[in-house]
Amino acid sequence: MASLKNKIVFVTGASAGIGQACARAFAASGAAILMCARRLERIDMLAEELREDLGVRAHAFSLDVRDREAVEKAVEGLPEEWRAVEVLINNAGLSRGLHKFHEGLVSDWDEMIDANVKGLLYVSRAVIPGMVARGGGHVINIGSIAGREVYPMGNVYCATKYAVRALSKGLRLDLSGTPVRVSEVAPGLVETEFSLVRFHGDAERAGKVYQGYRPLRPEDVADAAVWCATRPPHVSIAEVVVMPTDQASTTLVHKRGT
Ligand code: NDP
Ligand code: 8X3
Repeated sequence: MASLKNKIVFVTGASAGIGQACARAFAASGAAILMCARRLERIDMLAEELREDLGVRAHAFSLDVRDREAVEKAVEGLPEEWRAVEVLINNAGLSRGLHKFHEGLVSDWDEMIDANVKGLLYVSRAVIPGMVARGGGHVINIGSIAGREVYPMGNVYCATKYAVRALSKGLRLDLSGTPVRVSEVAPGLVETEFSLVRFHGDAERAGKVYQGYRPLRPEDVADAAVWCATRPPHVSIAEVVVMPTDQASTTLVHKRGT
């Protein structure tokens, strides 16, 4: 098992859900955690928690991954001791709305494409050249089963996750001959703030998504990401699909008593 001790792990979207769980799980393996999100207060608190409880280095900064210039400036302006990113976890992302294609909100589409696809591209473009130059690194993209199977009214969200899968494959091809590894971790239903965001803050509707069965916890996904990152250097985990036992496909979830 490869050690993560003192390795710099950069997690995008660490203020909630899977990103927050990744920050905690990688820190528990001794990694130094570099993290961003728009809600700085949350990640500042998380950084403090990781430093105090786990004794690791942690650095948080505010970033909207949709802002190309801000991404470039933030990565270029990282303090010297945070520049050698070993593992990049492209996690920041969201869904907005669940509408028929022809009734969808264009503003929702823009937000998803800008964060899930363009944001991932901007961060990757800024960070990966350093990995290649240093001769090592690992990119872990958080995809989804929605990137393998389209579900009704998932249209644009699913398209962004299909894009994450294609970009993960494309990146692996283009990094061939370098020691930099690329993994895609593709979860099924995970109980996070995801549905609250999708339904624009409607907590009752969001809660129903996770009722009547046992969804994944964000920690289950973080566990898969840590597993990918701790394989020996000659082992590249291309894709991991993680589903709740109660979920067989994007549309088949075994619910009890609902
Ligand atoms: P959460 O809503 O709990 O967390 C999303 C995170 O992404 C937050 O930290 C949020 O931070 C950040 N984020 C969103 N937009 C931006 C942005 N423009 N710039 C920077 N950070 C941003 O959802 P999840 O943890 O569930 O989602 C994380 C990833 O996992 C997403 O890519 C999602 O598509 C994927 N996923 C989720 C599944 C699920 O069922 N929950 C299943 C499969 C994949 P902030 O708002 O502070 O900027
Ligand atoms: C999130 C999982 O099925 O809600 O990517 O789209 S799903």
